Amino acid sequence: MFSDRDEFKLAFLKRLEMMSGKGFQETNPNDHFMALGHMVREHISMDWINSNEQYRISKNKQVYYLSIEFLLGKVLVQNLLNLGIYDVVKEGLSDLGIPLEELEEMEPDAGLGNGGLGRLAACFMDSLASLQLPGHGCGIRYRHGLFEQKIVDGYQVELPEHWLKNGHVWEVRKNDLAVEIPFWGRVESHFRDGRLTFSHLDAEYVTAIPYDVPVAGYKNGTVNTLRLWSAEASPYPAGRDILKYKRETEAITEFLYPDDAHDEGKILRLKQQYFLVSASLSAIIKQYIDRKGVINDFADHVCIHINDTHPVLAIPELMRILIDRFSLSWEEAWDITSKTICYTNHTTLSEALEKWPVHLFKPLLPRIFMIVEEINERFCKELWEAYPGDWERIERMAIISHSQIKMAHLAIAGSFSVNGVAHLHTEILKEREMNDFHQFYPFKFNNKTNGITHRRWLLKANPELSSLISNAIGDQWIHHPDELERLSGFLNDGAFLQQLDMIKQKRKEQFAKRIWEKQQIAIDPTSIFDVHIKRLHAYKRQLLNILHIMHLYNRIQDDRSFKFYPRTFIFGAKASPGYYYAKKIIKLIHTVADKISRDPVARECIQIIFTENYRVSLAEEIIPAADISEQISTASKEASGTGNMKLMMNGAVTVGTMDGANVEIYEKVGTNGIFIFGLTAEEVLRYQQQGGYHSAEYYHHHEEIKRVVDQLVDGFLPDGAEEFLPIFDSLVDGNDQYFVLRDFASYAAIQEKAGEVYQKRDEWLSMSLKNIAYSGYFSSDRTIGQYAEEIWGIHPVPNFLAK
Ligand code: GPQ
Repeated sequence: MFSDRDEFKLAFLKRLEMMSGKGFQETNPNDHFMALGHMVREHISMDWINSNEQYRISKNKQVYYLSIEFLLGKVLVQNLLNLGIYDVVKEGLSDLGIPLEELEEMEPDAGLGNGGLGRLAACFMDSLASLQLPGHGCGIRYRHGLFEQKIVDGYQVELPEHWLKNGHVWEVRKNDLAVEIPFWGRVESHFRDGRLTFSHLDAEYVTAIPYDVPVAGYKNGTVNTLRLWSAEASPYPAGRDILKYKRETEAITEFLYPDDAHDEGKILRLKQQYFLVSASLSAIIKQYIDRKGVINDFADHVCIHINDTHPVLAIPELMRILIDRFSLSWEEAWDITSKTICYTNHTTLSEALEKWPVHLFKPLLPRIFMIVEEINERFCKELWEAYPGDWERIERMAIISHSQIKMAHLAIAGSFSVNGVAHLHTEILKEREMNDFHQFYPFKFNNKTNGITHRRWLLKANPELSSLISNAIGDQWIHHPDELERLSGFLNDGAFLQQLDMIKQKRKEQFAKRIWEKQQIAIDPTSIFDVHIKRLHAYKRQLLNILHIMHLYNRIQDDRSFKFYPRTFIFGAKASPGYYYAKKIIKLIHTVADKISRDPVARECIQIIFTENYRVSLAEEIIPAADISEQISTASKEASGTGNMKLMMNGAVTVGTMDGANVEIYEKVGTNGIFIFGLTAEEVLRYQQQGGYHSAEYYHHHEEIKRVVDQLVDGFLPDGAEEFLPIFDSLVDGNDQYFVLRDFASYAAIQEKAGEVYQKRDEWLSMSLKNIAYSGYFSSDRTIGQYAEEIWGIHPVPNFLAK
């Protein structure tokens, strides 16, 4: 422990020598990182123990957030800030000639997630602890997180990621809390003491080992737990080829599935899901029994939140435990289960809605299958009573139909709350995608608009802007992000806007320097930084952006004196390895970038940068440097988006459709704070009901559109006619499912307008500041406050023993 800079230095040097076995002069940045990491974790441990003790003795309800993904990124600096030791450590290290940034570089990103859904879970962990709420995460400790992306000749190549290669300084392995998870085997029923009982025989067991990661709240002494489970071979595998068994067992937590908003349908994925759920529930029940001793009022003291349907087996698993272990009746068990579980839906895309074929599910999880069947039967009976004779409706709503288990249906039937992640998304769920369920259970549906932690995405990622804000309005915004609204008093303050401009400029220069170092490309830091960073997906329409860039290029070709304010288009995106179309778009971005960089006139106005291996830590560098935030999904398709919020909070202005949380950003900043274009969700959905629009008509009737689309295949691009044929086909013959051509003209017009406003400096800066000022609403503290009050019914439990 240390309380000042000198104590820190002494402790650090001692720890460094002990851990590295080297004299100070021989140590390297990784040694420094490891030593500091361990010191910080130790620093957390007293508060961690005390927080746990506080939770153990308190009568308060606890929430467990089950998620197949937690996209944490790096945590060192966030921990230093939250613990209030950032300055002491930074200055102490600096005295020793060690820049803190150099250590931060050493920390691997914990990439245990694909994108929005996993990052949301990480933001929620930070907010729970910072609000002193008794909420813990349960996830999987994948040995390899999301793949590392390399770009070779414009193509994405995936390499395995090795975040654990030097060990994980933040985790604590808890051997004594290991649990056994059964797979396969068969179920026998017996009539015992007047009731039917079930035993799962001949199962293969897998050991689940918990690794606990502390989650420190912001300067409040609260430390919650993120428990990540790892699969290991059981000590006593009966009659098995031991090596094969070991390999198969460890495979369960070997890799994160790299699919974002897409259902893979692989049996290993189902194993991961049951593994997470079964291990987590064992631990939750154990903690509860230690605390309370009786099972009957479980639902009053525990809430289990399932992040999308991936952990939905928590429903039948809890039923199994209550019936098979605690001997409750079906009705008693159902009453507890359906009052304990709550569910968030993150998409309406049909390809992302999970379905499991019975023939895969039943042999792997025989007892769980029996329970799902029983839930389905009882549910269908209820439906029959409510809608006698309406077979069509009952078939649509059934949990098992056509030999498939529909996980979203199970989630809605077995939980007390179903929420969407932005107003528009929740309305679409209620009125369309889940309308049958909304009619049947109107009281279950509610909205919780997503949020992001302002402590990472502003305080940590943008210290310069944070200081400017604190100097202007004090630092209360850190505790109460709504206070950022007080910045609206500076919207017309020229001197303040000037400072804002300087900070943005500085971050743009820093980013330009980084791009030079990593990619040997010189970008112009005075150009507009137009940023499109998110997973690559057809519905997110990176294609619209790149086609528009081709159109700008054409305008320059037609008129060599055509001038517009220079722009650097910055992309960052990983495509799922099996997503052929998405990979074609990555190649297209590179091909166009290359073409433009060879044209001496065009390259003065347009530069395209594709940042390799986009991830949380890179986002922290790009976002503070962004001028324009591209949020251009086809309306109705992006459930919420959270990158939109991070960019807004850093003063980027959104160019976007009326989709997801963009709608709420628009409501906050008004017409003058955002550039809106394109079809509305209602228009898109209406078209879709009619079977789409006629994209070929658009293509033939709009000369400029036809020109860029033809350029995909007419030899204009150096990669030949074949390479981009699938994209061409999707737009013209495939009827342009995502309305790229339909929104093209409107997008081009709004982009032109954004470029014009950018040049009216005060107007632009005021717009930028307005975005920062109204971003407080999008803090995950607001979101988590609403979950706590309106769904979970939990209250803060301050750590009175905090040091
Ligand atoms: N989202 Cl279903 C994911 O990141 N992965 C998924 O598998 C699914 C959804 C996203 C969604 O696309 C975004 O609009 C949301 O902002 C985000 O979840 C968090 O809710």
